[in-house]
Amino acid sequence: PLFCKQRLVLFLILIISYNFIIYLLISQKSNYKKKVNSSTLSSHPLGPFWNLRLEDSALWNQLQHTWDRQHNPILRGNLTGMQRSPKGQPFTENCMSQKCSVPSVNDFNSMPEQIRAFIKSMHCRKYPLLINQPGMCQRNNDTTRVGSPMLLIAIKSQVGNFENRQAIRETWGRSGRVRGEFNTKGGLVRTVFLLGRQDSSTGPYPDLNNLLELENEKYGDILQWDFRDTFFNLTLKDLLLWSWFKQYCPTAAFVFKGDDDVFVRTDALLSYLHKKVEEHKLWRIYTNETDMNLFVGDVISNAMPNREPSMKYYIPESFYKGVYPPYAGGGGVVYSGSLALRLREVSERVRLFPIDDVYLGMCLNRLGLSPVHHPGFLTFDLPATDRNNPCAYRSVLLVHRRNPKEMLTLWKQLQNLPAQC
Ligand SMILES: *[C@@H]1O[C@H](CO)[C@@H](O)[C@H](O)[C@H]1NC(C)=O
Ligand SMILES: *[C@@H]1O[C@H](CO)[C@@H](O)[C@H](O)[C@H]1NC(C)=O
Ligand SMILES: *[C@@H]1O[C@H](CO)[C@@H](O)[C@H](O)[C@H]1NC(C)=O
Ligand SMILES: *[C@@H]1O[C@H](CO)[C@@H](O)[C@H](O)[C@H]1NC(C)=O
Ligand SMILES: CC(=O)N[C@H]1CO[C@H](CO)[C@@H](O)[C@@H]1O
Repeated sequence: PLFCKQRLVLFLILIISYNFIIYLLISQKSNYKKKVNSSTLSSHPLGPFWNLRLEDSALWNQLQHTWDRQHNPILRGNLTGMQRSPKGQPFTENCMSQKCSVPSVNDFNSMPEQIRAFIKSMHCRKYPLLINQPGMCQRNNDTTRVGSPMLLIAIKSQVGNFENRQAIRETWGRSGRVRGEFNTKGGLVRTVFLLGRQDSSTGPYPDLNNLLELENEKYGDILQWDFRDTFFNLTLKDLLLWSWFKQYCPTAAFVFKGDDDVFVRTDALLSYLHKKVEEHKLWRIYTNETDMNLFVGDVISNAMPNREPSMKYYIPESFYKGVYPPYAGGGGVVYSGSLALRLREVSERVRLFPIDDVYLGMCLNRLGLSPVHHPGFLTFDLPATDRNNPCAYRSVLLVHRRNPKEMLTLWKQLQNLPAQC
């Protein structure tokens, strides 16, 4: 009978622990649901983007697979932090001083020039700054109060686009205190322009370096790195911006990153961001989450790589296989400063991809996040009949594309928006 009793106790213990496990599973699940419902935290995409199976006929997939294995906590046995590869793998090496191995790929010679150039340099991520603004986020010669920026506006530009930059400075990208929509609470805005190097290797260009220097003396808002400013090198601007952000501007609450041919209603954007901050504060009471994971734009889901060799966005199958993760395309995105820091970290585990929007989607995906769609980001512009009607811009945050003259006109028109609409 004693033996029998012991068995009974054992049996009971088993039942109890079984129930406990079930309870754990369920509570985990409902936790997850709560997160999905938060408007600042987006749900994880349904389709698998990180393919665990190796696509060994595509170069990017192959290279990523190696990194995934190196960082796999089960294979490597540690979850803490972002470790460097034990073998000193060139994660972020500076290729200006070291020679990089160029990965081999079968049909390399039949690929278009730009993808070949990309493959040759895709190990390089660190390029020296030629023009820096170390004090950008500490400056407070404003008459108003001191503080870190509410919004850092970072605009991808090219050396020759003086007119675009000036139009942005004079309109929606003005640095300083900016009011919110309809004179509501605004915030401190800082604007920087992200440039690479334009020289004979990018095509025949007149030497504009002296002009650029003068421009920078006058406005002090240029960041220039020492790499060729080409379409497939645009991803570098995101990576280098994140590093710069970490070093010089880590307390900025939000980052807007966009092109120099978009128009942003900065006041409306600030109001929108204030709303998000309030929501996050409420959310924090329940979750104790301090970091705000906001990433907003015009979201494209289930996009496939372009396989048409004559197109600007062409990606050969021997380079990348699979669908793209959800990403925010076209013109500009906004994300929180804390997310910028996390993106910088996770990017060390994601191989460079030639299309910058897609690369951001890949990094977000790696963090278990997806971009949030906002209908105010108009990649494809308003209907032609509405473009000259200021009231049509009421719910717009960003519109693509506007040349410098159009920016100035639109800016003027939108000044007295509330009275008219
Ligand atoms: C994981 O790494 C941390 C710091 O790098 C170390 O202290 C810890 O012991 C490691 N844990 C395991 C299980 O290896
Ligand atoms: C801020 O003001 C100080 C003196 O008041 C001046 O030396 C400095 O150059 C100014 N900085 C900027 C960025 O204008
Ligand atoms: C990117 O810049 C680097 C450094 O200037 C250059 O070697 C490489 O060819 C560029 N890549 C593309 C795709 O233009
Ligand atoms: C909330 O977060 C703080 C700081 O991260 C931590 O010390 C504290 O234990 C957390 N409280 C709860 C209830 O999770
Ligand atoms: C913050 C948020 O988006 N909350 C939503 C959660 O889901 C319920 C019902 O699906 C909505 O009513 C809330 O607005």
